[in-house]
Amino acid sequence: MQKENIDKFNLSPELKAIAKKVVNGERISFDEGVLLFEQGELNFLGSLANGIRERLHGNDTYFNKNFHIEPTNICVFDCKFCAYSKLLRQKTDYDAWELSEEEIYDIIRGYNDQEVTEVHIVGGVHPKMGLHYFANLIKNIKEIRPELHVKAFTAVELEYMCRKAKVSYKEGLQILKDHGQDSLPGGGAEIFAEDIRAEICNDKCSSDQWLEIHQAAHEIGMPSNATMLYGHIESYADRIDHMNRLRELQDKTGGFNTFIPLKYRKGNNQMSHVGEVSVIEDLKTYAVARIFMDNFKHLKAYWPMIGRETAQLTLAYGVNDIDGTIDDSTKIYSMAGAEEQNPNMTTAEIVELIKQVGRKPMERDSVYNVLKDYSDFEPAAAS
Ligand code: V47
Ligand code: SF4
Repeated sequence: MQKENIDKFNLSPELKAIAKKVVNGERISFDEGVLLFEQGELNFLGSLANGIRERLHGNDTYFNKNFHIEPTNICVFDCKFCAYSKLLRQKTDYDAWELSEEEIYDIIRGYNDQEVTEVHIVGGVHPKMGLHYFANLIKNIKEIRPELHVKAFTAVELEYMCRKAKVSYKEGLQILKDHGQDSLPGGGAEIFAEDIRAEICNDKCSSDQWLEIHQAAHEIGMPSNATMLYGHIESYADRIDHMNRLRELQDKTGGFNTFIPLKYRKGNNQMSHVGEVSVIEDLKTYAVARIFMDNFKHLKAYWPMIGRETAQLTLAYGVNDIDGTIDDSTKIYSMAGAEEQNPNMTTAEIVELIKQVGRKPMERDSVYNVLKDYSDFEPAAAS
Protein backbone atom coordinates (compact mmCIF):
# COMPACT_ATOMS: atom_id res chain seq x y z
CA MET A 1 0.00 0.00 0.00
CA GLN A 2 1.16 3.55 -0.75
CA LYS A 3 0.79 6.32 1.87
CA GLU A 4 -1.79 8.11 -0.27
CA ASN A 5 -3.99 5.00 -0.38
CA ILE A 6 -4.48 4.77 3.38
CA ASP A 7 -7.38 7.20 3.22
CA LYS A 8 -9.21 5.04 0.71
CA PHE A 9 -10.00 2.66 3.56
CA ASN A 10 -12.54 3.56 6.19
CA LEU A 11 -10.25 3.04 9.18
CA SER A 12 -10.44 3.62 12.91
CA PRO A 13 -7.71 5.97 14.23
CA GLU A 14 -5.87 2.93 15.68
CA LEU A 15 -5.81 1.04 12.37
CA LYS A 16 -4.80 4.19 10.53
CA ALA A 17 -1.84 4.65 12.87
CA ILE A 18 -0.76 1.05 12.24
CA ALA A 19 -1.11 1.51 8.47
CA LYS A 20 1.13 4.60 8.62
CA LYS A 21 3.77 2.67 10.53
CA VAL A 22 3.68 -0.19 8.05
CA VAL A 23 3.99 1.98 4.95
CA ASN A 24 6.89 3.79 6.63
CA GLY A 25 8.62 0.44 7.17
CA GLU A 26 8.31 0.61 10.97
CA ARG A 27 7.84 -2.41 13.22
CA ILE A 28 4.41 -2.97 14.73
CA SER A 29 3.90 -3.99 18.37
CA PHE A 30 2.30 -7.08 19.89
CA ASP A 31 -0.96 -5.24 20.61
CA GLU A 32 -1.04 -3.77 17.14
CA GLY A 33 -0.64 -7.25 15.67
CA VAL A 34 -3.61 -8.50 17.70
CA LEU A 35 -5.67 -5.48 16.65
CA LEU A 36 -4.98 -6.24 12.99
CA PHE A 37 -6.37 -9.73 13.46
CA GLU A 38 -9.37 -8.49 15.43
CA GLN A 39 -10.34 -5.44 13.42
CA GLY A 40 -8.50 -5.47 10.10
CA GLU A 41 -10.64 -6.19 7.06
CA LEU A 42 -9.26 -8.58 4.51
CA ASN A 43 -8.83 -5.94 1.76
CA PHE A 44 -6.98 -3.61 4.06
CA LEU A 45 -4.66 -6.32 5.43
CA GLY A 46 -4.02 -7.63 1.93
CA SER A 47 -3.16 -4.20 0.65
CA LEU A 48 -0.65 -3.61 3.46
CA ALA A 49 0.89 -7.06 3.13
CA ASN A 50 1.11 -6.87 -0.63
CA GLY A 51 2.88 -3.52 -0.35
CA ILE A 52 5.55 -5.16 1.81
CA ARG A 53 5.79 -8.16 -0.51
CA GLU A 54 6.27 -5.97 -3.56
CA ARG A 55 8.76 -3.72 -1.78
CA LEU A 56 10.86 -6.77 -0.90
CA HIS A 57 10.40 -8.95 -3.97
CA GLY A 58 8.45 -7.15 -6.66
CA ASN A 59 6.55 -9.86 -8.54
CA ASP A 60 9.21 -12.51 -7.97
CA THR A 61 7.64 -15.72 -6.68
CA TYR A 62 9.92 -18.50 -5.65
CA PHE A 63 9.62 -22.23 -5.88
CA ASN A 64 12.13 -25.02 -5.59
CA LYS A 65 12.48 -28.52 -6.86
CA ASN A 66 12.50 -30.83 -3.90
CA PHE A 67 11.20 -34.13 -2.67
CA HIS A 68 10.35 -35.55 0.70
CA ILE A 69 11.51 -38.68 2.47
CA GLU A 70 9.64 -39.79 5.56
CA PRO A 71 11.72 -42.62 7.07
CA THR A 72 8.95 -43.70 9.45
CA ASN A 73 5.60 -42.65 10.88
CA ILE A 74 6.18 -44.54 14.11
CA CYS A 75 6.37 -41.94 16.82
CA VAL A 76 6.93 -41.92 20.57
CA PHE A 77 4.84 -38.75 20.86
CA ASP A 78 1.11 -38.29 20.66
CA CYS A 79 0.19 -34.91 19.18
CA LYS A 80 -3.57 -34.56 19.12
CA PHE A 81 -3.63 -33.00 15.64
CA CYS A 82 -1.46 -35.60 14.00
CA ALA A 83 -3.18 -37.92 11.54
CA TYR A 84 -0.02 -39.55 10.51
CA SER A 85 1.88 -40.98 13.41
CA LYS A 86 1.44 -44.46 14.74
CA LEU A 87 2.17 -44.74 18.41
CA LEU A 88 4.91 -47.13 19.26
CA ARG A 89 2.45 -49.53 20.86
CA GLN A 90 0.47 -49.67 17.60
CA LYS A 91 3.51 -50.64 15.60
CA THR A 92 1.77 -53.55 14.00
CA ASP A 93 -0.91 -51.27 12.59
CA TYR A 94 -1.06 -51.82 8.84
CA ASP A 95 -0.60 -48.08 8.30
CA ALA A 96 2.76 -47.96 10.06
CA TRP A 97 5.93 -47.86 7.99
CA GLU A 98 9.65 -47.96 8.62
CA LEU A 99 11.94 -47.54 5.61
CA SER A 100 15.21 -49.42 5.58
CA GLU A 101 18.42 -47.55 4.78
CA GLU A 102 18.56 -49.22 1.36
CA GLU A 103 15.00 -48.15 0.60
CA ILE A 104 15.97 -44.57 1.44
CA TYR A 105 19.05 -44.72 -0.82
CA ASP A 106 16.87 -46.17 -3.59
CA ILE A 107 14.55 -43.18 -3.30
CA ILE A 108 17.56 -40.85 -3.63
CA ARG A 109 18.88 -42.81 -6.63
CA GLY A 110 15.41 -42.67 -8.17
CA TYR A 111 15.94 -38.93 -8.67
CA ASN A 112 19.31 -39.40 -10.39
CA ASP A 113 18.21 -37.99 -13.71
CA GLN A 114 15.92 -35.31 -12.28
CA GLU A 115 16.84 -31.70 -11.57
CA VAL A 116 15.94 -31.74 -7.86
CA THR A 117 18.05 -29.56 -5.59
CA GLU A 118 16.72 -30.44 -2.12
CA VAL A 119 15.58 -33.40 -0.08
CA HIS A 120 13.36 -32.74 2.94
CA ILE A 121 13.67 -35.55 5.51
CA VAL A 122 11.28 -35.63 8.45
CA GLY A 123 9.13 -38.23 10.09
CA GLY A 124 7.88 -39.69 13.31
CA VAL A 125 10.21 -39.86 16.29
CA HIS A 126 11.32 -43.49 16.25
CA PRO A 127 13.26 -44.65 19.33
CA LYS A 128 15.61 -46.80 17.29
CA MET A 129 16.57 -44.18 14.72
CA GLY A 130 19.04 -42.06 16.66
CA LEU A 131 21.56 -39.32 16.04
CA HIS A 132 24.36 -41.54 14.77
CA TYR A 133 22.01 -43.54 12.54
CA PHE A 134 20.80 -40.34 10.90
CA ALA A 135 24.29 -38.81 10.68
CA ASN A 136 25.47 -41.91 8.80
CA LEU A 137 22.35 -41.84 6.60
CA ILE A 138 23.03 -38.24 5.59
CA LYS A 139 26.68 -39.01 4.86
CA ASN A 140 25.63 -41.83 2.53
CA ILE A 141 22.96 -39.69 0.85
CA LYS A 142 25.61 -37.06 0.16
CA GLU A 143 27.86 -39.74 -1.33
CA ILE A 144 25.10 -40.69 -3.76
CA ARG A 145 24.21 -37.07 -4.59
CA PRO A 146 26.80 -34.62 -3.22
CA GLU A 147 25.15 -31.40 -4.41
CA LEU A 148 21.71 -32.21 -2.95
CA HIS A 149 20.74 -29.83 -0.12
CA VAL A 150 19.67 -31.89 2.88
CA LYS A 151 16.98 -30.12 4.92
CA ALA A 152 16.24 -32.51 7.73
CA PHE A 153 14.71 -33.14 11.15
CA THR A 154 12.36 -30.91 13.06
CA ALA A 155 13.40 -29.58 16.45
CA VAL A 156 11.12 -32.27 17.90
CA GLU A 157 13.19 -35.04 16.33
CA LEU A 158 16.42 -33.25 17.21
CA GLU A 159 15.51 -32.76 20.87
CA TYR A 160 14.84 -36.49 21.19
CA MET A 161 17.97 -37.52 19.27
CA CYS A 162 20.25 -35.27 21.32
CA ARG A 163 18.68 -36.35 24.62
CA LYS A 164 19.12 -40.03 23.76
CA ALA A 165 22.69 -39.54 22.54
CA LYS A 166 23.47 -37.43 25.65
CA VAL A 167 24.88 -34.53 23.69
CA SER A 168 24.02 -30.84 23.77
CA TYR A 169 21.90 -29.43 20.94
CA LYS A 170 24.93 -27.72 19.51
CA GLU A 171 27.05 -30.88 19.64
CA GLY A 172 24.30 -32.95 18.04
CA LEU A 173 23.72 -30.41 15.29
CA GLN A 174 27.46 -30.12 14.66
CA ILE A 175 27.67 -33.90 14.17
CA LEU A 176 24.82 -33.77 11.66
CA LYS A 177 26.39 -30.77 9.92
CA ASP A 178 29.76 -32.53 9.71
CA HIS A 179 27.99 -35.46 8.02
CA GLY A 180 26.38 -33.20 5.42
CA GLN A 181 23.11 -31.82 6.82
CA ASP A 182 22.58 -28.34 5.44
CA SER A 183 19.53 -26.88 7.17
CA LEU A 184 16.53 -27.49 9.42
CA PRO A 185 12.89 -27.45 8.34
CA GLY A 186 10.40 -25.44 10.36
CA GLY A 187 8.15 -28.18 11.72
CA GLY A 188 7.29 -28.95 15.31
CA ALA A 189 6.77 -25.33 16.31
CA GLU A 190 2.96 -25.65 16.38
CA ILE A 191 1.94 -22.89 18.78
CA PHE A 192 4.37 -21.69 21.42
CA ALA A 193 1.77 -20.53 23.98
CA GLU A 194 2.35 -23.08 26.73
CA ASP A 195 -1.29 -23.58 27.72
CA ILE A 196 -2.31 -24.40 24.14
CA ARG A 197 0.75 -26.54 23.56
CA ALA A 198 -0.14 -28.53 26.67
CA GLU A 199 -3.53 -29.30 25.14
CA ILE A 200 -2.48 -30.20 21.62
CA CYS A 201 0.99 -31.72 22.00
CA ASN A 202 1.96 -31.97 25.63
CA ASP A 203 4.64 -34.63 25.43
CA LYS A 204 7.02 -33.34 22.78
CA CYS A 205 9.69 -30.64 22.93
CA SER A 206 8.70 -27.43 24.66
CA SER A 207 8.53 -24.06 22.97
CA ASP A 208 11.74 -22.97 24.67
CA GLN A 209 13.51 -26.11 23.48
CA TRP A 210 12.27 -25.55 19.92
CA LEU A 211 13.66 -22.02 20.00
CA GLU A 212 16.94 -23.12 21.66
CA ILE A 213 17.51 -25.75 18.99
CA HIS A 214 16.97 -23.30 16.16
CA GLN A 215 19.22 -20.78 17.89
CA ALA A 216 21.94 -23.43 18.25
CA ALA A 217 21.59 -24.31 14.56
CA HIS A 218 21.92 -20.67 13.54
CA GLU A 219 24.96 -20.27 15.77
CA ILE A 220 26.80 -23.06 13.98
CA GLY A 221 25.84 -21.70 10.58
CA MET A 222 22.84 -23.87 9.75
CA PRO A 223 19.85 -21.87 8.56
CA SER A 224 16.33 -22.98 9.33
CA ASN A 225 12.65 -22.36 8.67
CA ALA A 226 9.85 -21.67 11.11
CA THR A 227 6.21 -22.77 11.01
CA MET A 228 3.05 -21.98 12.96
CA LEU A 229 0.11 -24.37 13.16
CA TYR A 230 -2.93 -22.08 13.22
CA GLY A 231 -6.69 -22.36 13.08
CA HIS A 232 -7.45 -24.77 15.93
CA ILE A 233 -7.92 -23.73 19.58
CA GLU A 234 -5.43 -20.87 19.69
CA SER A 235 -6.42 -17.20 20.03
CA TYR A 236 -5.23 -14.27 17.93
CA ALA A 237 -2.97 -13.25 20.82
CA ASP A 238 -1.44 -16.75 20.73
CA ARG A 239 -0.66 -16.36 17.03
CA ILE A 240 1.01 -13.01 17.63
CA ASP A 241 2.87 -14.40 20.65
CA HIS A 242 4.17 -17.20 18.42
CA MET A 243 5.31 -14.81 15.73
CA ASN A 244 6.79 -12.46 18.32
CA ARG A 245 8.99 -15.20 19.82
CA LEU A 246 10.25 -15.99 16.31
CA ARG A 247 10.77 -12.33 15.50
CA GLU A 248 12.85 -11.91 18.67
CA LEU A 249 15.05 -14.90 17.81
CA GLN A 250 15.46 -13.67 14.26
CA ASP A 251 16.64 -10.30 15.65
CA LYS A 252 19.35 -12.18 17.56
CA THR A 253 20.55 -14.63 14.90
CA GLY A 254 19.16 -13.75 11.46
CA GLY A 255 19.19 -17.49 10.79
CA PHE A 256 15.61 -18.05 9.63
CA ASN A 257 15.04 -18.27 5.90
CA THR A 258 11.28 -18.27 5.79
CA PHE A 259 8.10 -18.35 7.84
CA ILE A 260 5.42 -20.89 6.93
CA PRO A 261 1.94 -20.65 8.49
CA LEU A 262 0.35 -24.12 8.39
CA LYS A 263 -3.42 -24.39 8.40
CA TYR A 264 -4.76 -26.98 10.84
CA ARG A 265 -6.58 -29.75 8.96
CA LYS A 266 -9.09 -31.80 10.87
CA GLY A 267 -9.02 -35.20 9.17
CA ASN A 268 -8.33 -38.43 11.07
CA ASN A 269 -6.90 -37.00 14.26
CA GLN A 270 -7.80 -36.79 17.93
CA MET A 271 -9.12 -33.26 17.69
CA SER A 272 -11.22 -33.64 14.57
CA HIS A 273 -14.14 -32.05 16.42
CA VAL A 274 -12.26 -28.75 16.12
CA GLY A 275 -13.38 -27.41 12.77
CA GLU A 276 -11.22 -25.72 10.17
CA VAL A 277 -11.00 -21.99 9.61
CA SER A 278 -12.17 -20.35 6.37
CA VAL A 279 -10.04 -19.29 3.41
CA ILE A 280 -10.65 -15.68 4.48
CA GLU A 281 -9.03 -16.50 7.81
CA ASP A 282 -6.13 -18.15 5.98
CA LEU A 283 -5.53 -15.04 3.89
CA LYS A 284 -5.75 -12.78 6.95
CA THR A 285 -3.20 -14.94 8.72
CA TYR A 286 -0.74 -14.75 5.84
CA ALA A 287 -1.24 -11.00 5.59
CA VAL A 288 -0.75 -10.34 9.31
CA ALA A 289 2.30 -12.61 9.27
CA ARG A 290 3.80 -10.59 6.40
CA ILE A 291 3.12 -7.35 8.28
CA PHE A 292 4.30 -8.51 11.71
CA MET A 293 7.37 -10.56 10.74
CA ASP A 294 9.37 -7.62 9.47
CA ASN A 295 12.72 -9.36 9.83
CA PHE A 296 11.72 -12.47 7.86
CA LYS A 297 12.53 -11.94 4.22
CA HIS A 298 10.31 -14.73 2.93
CA LEU A 299 6.78 -15.93 3.61
CA LYS A 300 5.89 -19.35 2.28
CA ALA A 301 2.53 -20.96 1.55
CA TYR A 302 2.76 -24.71 1.47
CA TRP A 303 0.43 -25.53 -1.43
CA PRO A 304 -0.14 -29.26 -0.77
CA MET A 305 -1.85 -28.23 2.44
CA ILE A 306 -4.08 -25.41 1.30
CA GLY A 307 -4.53 -26.40 -2.35
CA ARG A 308 -3.43 -24.74 -5.56
CA GLU A 309 -6.13 -22.08 -5.77
CA THR A 310 -5.71 -20.79 -2.23
CA ALA A 311 -1.95 -20.84 -2.80
CA GLN A 312 -2.50 -18.58 -5.81
CA LEU A 313 -4.62 -16.23 -3.69
CA THR A 314 -1.98 -16.02 -0.96
CA LEU A 315 0.36 -14.43 -3.51
CA ALA A 316 -1.73 -11.27 -3.14
CA TYR A 317 -1.59 -11.44 0.67
CA GLY A 318 2.13 -11.26 1.36
CA VAL A 319 3.35 -14.67 0.22
CA ASN A 320 6.35 -14.77 -2.13
CA ASP A 321 7.16 -18.49 -2.08
CA ILE A 322 4.98 -21.51 -2.74
CA ASP A 323 7.52 -24.19 -1.91
CA GLY A 324 6.78 -26.10 -5.06
CA THR A 325 8.03 -29.49 -5.83
CA ILE A 326 8.10 -31.83 -8.73
CA ASP A 327 7.21 -34.79 -6.62
CA ASP A 328 6.07 -34.23 -3.11
CA SER A 329 5.58 -37.56 -1.47
CA THR A 330 4.77 -36.27 2.01
CA LYS A 331 1.92 -38.02 3.76
CA ILE A 332 1.53 -35.84 6.86
CA TYR A 333 -1.08 -33.65 5.20
CA SER A 334 -2.89 -36.02 2.92
CA MET A 335 -3.67 -38.14 5.96
CA ALA A 336 -5.06 -35.09 7.76
CA GLY A 337 -7.41 -34.24 4.91
CA ALA A 338 -5.31 -31.71 3.01
CA GLU A 339 -6.50 -30.42 -0.36
CA GLU A 340 -3.94 -32.35 -2.33
CA GLN A 341 -4.18 -36.08 -1.77
CA ASN A 342 -1.36 -36.82 -4.13
CA PRO A 343 0.63 -33.64 -4.21
CA ASN A 344 2.89 -33.34 -7.15
CA MET A 345 3.26 -30.58 -9.68
CA THR A 346 5.50 -30.47 -12.68
CA THR A 347 7.65 -27.42 -13.28
CA ALA A 348 5.28 -26.44 -16.09
CA GLU A 349 2.28 -26.57 -13.75
CA ILE A 350 3.89 -24.57 -10.97
CA VAL A 351 5.14 -21.96 -13.41
CA GLU A 352 1.67 -21.67 -14.92
CA LEU A 353 0.08 -21.39 -11.49
CA ILE A 354 2.33 -18.43 -10.64
CA LYS A 355 1.92 -16.77 -14.03
CA GLN A 356 -1.88 -17.05 -13.94
CA VAL A 357 -1.96 -14.51 -11.11
CA GLY A 358 0.46 -12.14 -12.78
CA ARG A 359 3.58 -13.03 -10.81
CA LYS A 360 7.05 -13.98 -11.95
CA PRO A 361 8.14 -17.61 -11.37
CA MET A 362 11.70 -17.95 -10.13
CA GLU A 363 13.31 -21.23 -9.24
CA ARG A 364 15.39 -20.89 -6.08
CA ASP A 365 17.76 -23.07 -4.15
CA SER A 366 17.17 -23.88 -0.49
CA VAL A 367 18.71 -20.63 0.74
CA TYR A 368 16.92 -18.43 -1.79
CA ASN A 369 19.61 -17.93 -4.39
CA VAL A 370 17.81 -17.56 -7.71
CA LEU A 371 18.61 -20.48 -10.00
CA LYS A 372 16.44 -19.65 -12.98
CA ASP A 373 13.93 -17.07 -14.14
CA TYR A 374 10.99 -18.99 -15.62
CA SER A 375 9.14 -15.96 -17.01
CA ASP A 376 9.67 -17.09 -20.60
CA PHE A 377 9.39 -20.78 -19.91
CA GLU A 378 7.94 -22.83 -22.76
CA PRO A 379 6.20 -25.92 -21.34
CA ALA A 380 6.90 -27.97 -24.44
CA ALA A 381 10.66 -27.43 -24.09
CA ALA A 382 11.03 -28.99 -20.64
CA SER A 383 9.05 -30.10 -17.67
O1 V47 B 1 4.97 -29.65 12.75
C1 V47 B 1 0.75 -32.06 11.42
C2 V47 B 1 2.03 -29.97 10.77
C3 V47 B 1 4.27 -30.01 10.46
C4 V47 B 1 -1.25 -31.44 10.87
O2 V47 B 1 10.39 -26.11 6.58
C5 V47 B 1 -0.36 -30.45 10.50
O3 V47 B 1 10.14 -25.97 4.43
C6 V47 B 1 -2.06 -29.20 9.70
O4 V47 B 1 6.74 -28.36 9.21
N1 V47 B 1 -2.98 -30.10 10.05
C7 V47 B 1 5.39 -30.69 9.72
N2 V47 B 1 -0.74 -29.33 9.92
C8 V47 B 1 5.57 -30.17 8.29
C9 V47 B 1 6.41 -28.92 8.22
C10 V47 B 1 6.84 -28.35 6.90
C11 V47 B 1 6.10 -28.58 5.76
C12 V47 B 1 6.56 -28.03 4.55
C13 V47 B 1 7.73 -27.32 4.47
C14 V47 B 1 8.45 -27.11 5.63
C15 V47 B 1 9.75 -26.36 5.56
C16 V47 B 1 8.02 -27.62 6.86
O5 V47 B 1 3.02 -30.43 9.91
C17 V47 B 1 4.09 -30.31 11.91
C18 V47 B 1 2.69 -29.81 12.14
O6 V47 B 1 2.69 -28.45 12.44
N3 V47 B 1 0.86 -30.85 10.88
N4 V47 B 1 -0.54 -32.45 11.42
C19 V47 B 1 -2.65 -31.24 10.63
N5 V47 B 1 -3.57 -32.11 11.00
FE1 SF4 C 1 4.98 -37.47 16.16
FE2 SF4 C 1 5.35 -35.26 14.68
FE3 SF4 C 1 2.97 -36.53 14.61
FE4 SF4 C 1 3.70 -35.19 16.79
S1 SF4 C 1 3.34 -34.27 14.72
S2 SF4 C 1 2.83 -37.27 16.76
S3 SF4 C 1 5.91 -35.51 16.84
S4 SF4 C 1 4.93 -37.35 13.90
